[in-house]
Amino acid sequence: MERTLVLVKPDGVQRGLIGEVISRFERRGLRLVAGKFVRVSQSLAEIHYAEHNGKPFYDGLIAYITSAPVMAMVWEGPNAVAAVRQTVGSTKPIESAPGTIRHDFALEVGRNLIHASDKPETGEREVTLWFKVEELVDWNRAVDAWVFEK
Ligand code: IDP
Ligand code: MG
Repeated sequence: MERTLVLVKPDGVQRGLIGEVISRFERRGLRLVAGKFVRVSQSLAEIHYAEHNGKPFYDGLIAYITSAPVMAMVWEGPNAVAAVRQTVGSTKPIESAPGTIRHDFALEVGRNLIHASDKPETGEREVTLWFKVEELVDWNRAVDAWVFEK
């Protein structure tokens, strides 16, 4: 089953939107695998956002993600990466489709509430970066057969 990393970023935590975000993924049918509430270290932030090093917004991005605690989670399901990115919406909230989280709760790209892995390979790498193997919970829900076709 495909897995993806989701972070409710500091603005989402401060604004009391952890429950809203979890609720949307639960309703979508995705299955929670892991979760922890953490203050992001400078080194973790730099590894997580290494692809953006050198870009004009990089320093602000590192300052943003380390400014206050985040809620880190792993969600799984068929095409979990694409499904989560769809529910999250486009990077720029003003380009996000109505009904997506970034559309419904955000205005600015530098305060866009959520991180979600962008490709299945990224999902695997980011889950490994943020969580130890023993923190990932394998489980089944009674409702799984009504959400997952196989
Ligand atoms: P994503 O979060 O939708 O995958 P990325 O392009 O990977 O978007 O960028 C990572 C994060 O960097 C964004 O979510 C946003 O917080 C921040 N970011 C991206 N572009 C800008 C920008 O132009 N100004 C400020 N922050 C930006
Ligand atoms: Mg990205």
